[in-house]
Amino acid sequence: MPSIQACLFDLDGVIVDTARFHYIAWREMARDLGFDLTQEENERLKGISRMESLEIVLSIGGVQLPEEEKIRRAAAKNARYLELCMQMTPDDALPGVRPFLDELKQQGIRSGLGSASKNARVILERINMLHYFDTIVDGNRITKGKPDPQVFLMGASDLQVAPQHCAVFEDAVAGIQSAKAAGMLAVGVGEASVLAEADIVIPGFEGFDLAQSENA
Ligand code: B16
Ligand code: MG
Repeated sequence: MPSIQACLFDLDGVIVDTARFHYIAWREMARDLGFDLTQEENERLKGISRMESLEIVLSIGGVQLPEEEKIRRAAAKNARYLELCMQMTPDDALPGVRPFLDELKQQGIRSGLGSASKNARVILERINMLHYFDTIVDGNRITKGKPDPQVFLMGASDLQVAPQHCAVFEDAVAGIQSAKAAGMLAVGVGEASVLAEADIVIPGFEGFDLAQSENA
């Protein structure tokens, strides 16, 4: 039996690049509040929940808002984000992701989604990929965000696979920490210099072979 029996995928930055839409929507909010948000500052929001992201953006601008206004701003940002997401088509899945998920299915390896996003289902529907996942753990289910291991432990439990037989694919530092804390194989998707805590780092899914990397 192969050592990896389930693969858990982050959404934004692994399956599809929605970070660019988060950036546009947060930046518009920041500008409306009188400051700018750089691309580099936006990096800090990857894998972080909506309300925590709002707090980070407000702290960057040195802006304080009453609680009701924060809730209103977060809702307005989300409406704008979803409007931008509606531009996506099935072609927006990141290169190599679909063939990799097909291959897992053929090998009898189960797949799950582990995302901080409350919009995960709607985005997967939009790119026609909801059917690939045997379970979805998203921002509506979790009570503790990454780097807490909860999101991936819930996925493993849904799939009835022990954590040591799970691999996690993540593009964010907080997500890699979450996977490691869950006792899973952490595969970083992106740059090795950023994802130094991962067990392996791949630039993307094109040409990636799970069995080969397990034996490496
Ligand atoms: P939402 P992931 C995360 O998705 C994003 O990386 C992060 O930037 C975002 O703030 C978070 O989802 C919450 O998203 O506002 O849609 O609930 O990388 O965990 O798939
Ligand atoms: Mg991500």
